[in-house]
Amino acid sequence: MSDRLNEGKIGVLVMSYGTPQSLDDVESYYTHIRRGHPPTAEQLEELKSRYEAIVGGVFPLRENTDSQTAGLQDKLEQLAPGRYACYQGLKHASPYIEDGVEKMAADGIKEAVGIVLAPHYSTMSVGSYIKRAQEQAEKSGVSMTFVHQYHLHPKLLQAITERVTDGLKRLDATSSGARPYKVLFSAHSLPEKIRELGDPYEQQLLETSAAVAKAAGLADSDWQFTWQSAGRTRDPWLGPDILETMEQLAKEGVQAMLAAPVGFVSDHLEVLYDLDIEAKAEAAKLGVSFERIAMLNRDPLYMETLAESVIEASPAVASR
Ligand code: FEC
Repeated sequence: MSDRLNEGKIGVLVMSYGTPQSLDDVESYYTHIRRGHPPTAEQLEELKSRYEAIVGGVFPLRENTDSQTAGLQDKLEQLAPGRYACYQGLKHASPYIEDGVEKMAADGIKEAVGIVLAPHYSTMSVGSYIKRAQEQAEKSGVSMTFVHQYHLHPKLLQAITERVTDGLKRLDATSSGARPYKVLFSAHSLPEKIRELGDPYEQQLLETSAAVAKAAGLADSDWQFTWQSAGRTRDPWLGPDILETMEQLAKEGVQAMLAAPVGFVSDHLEVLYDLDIEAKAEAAKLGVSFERIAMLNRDPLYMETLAESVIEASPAVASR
């Protein structure tokens, strides 16, 4: 029996992708991502080997999601003392999105806001988190509103711009100022069919990239957007992939590249493996310099972006 400890507060469902608890857990995690279809032995080994390669099989996304949720709670407490209570809801790991909503209801929460730790909206990403939360909220008797995107929030743009500026300094140092260089903004690819559905994902990613490029003072010829981490399915995925882009740019004479994965907010597999191991190895093969911007993780400006977006979408504010 719950003690309804958060009665009267607005719940905040902080949603993130989720990661396995341990290497033994990778199979059930992968099966969940594949909507209940277990991976083949070969697919499983391949994924485990990627987790093993990122600092010996640790799962940094777990710690980062915990830290971001705690950081958001602290920021909300500063801005609106006693008003909000944060809960986690993960897409592919426990506590699942549905568990987070049930916990809020058990704690006496009647109204809640959902926000995803990913700034850009796609029906296949943020939209699917929201759908699951909304379905459970209806069953649990919680009234929910949602933040759909925050890809142009000025504090988010400022935090990413600072990282690009810092990354370019590092790139200059490691490449001895080699020119021409290119900033490669990137995000998780999705199946090409999202284009036919009029999905805003691609447009929003371009908007974030262009705004950061402008704020960082980049010339148009010094940056471009490219995709990464496409799934291993038969469907065509949005491209070109960052590895192809790097190869093409090297052919054109680009000497130094800075990866800026603006579609992600944490250190996790798709950054620590796909960029820090795979793309870095490609750069070495091509003979070009390569650096990556630091991820946001618990950056204070990112915490403010989340807190302000939650307050803006809160029931009392949203219905004004
Ligand atoms: O560190 C970790 O343990 C987890 C890293 C991780 C993040 C992440 C974010 C996104 N994904 C998105 C879309 C898809 C689609 C599929 C898909 C598959 C995988 C697999 C792994 C994986 N994703 Fe992921 N994703 C992360 C990890 N993702 C592992 C399975 C093996 C593989 O394909 O590499 C294809 C399956 C499907 O049809 O559902 C699509 C998108 C994001 C960014 C937004 C978000 O965070 O939700 C979009 C982090």
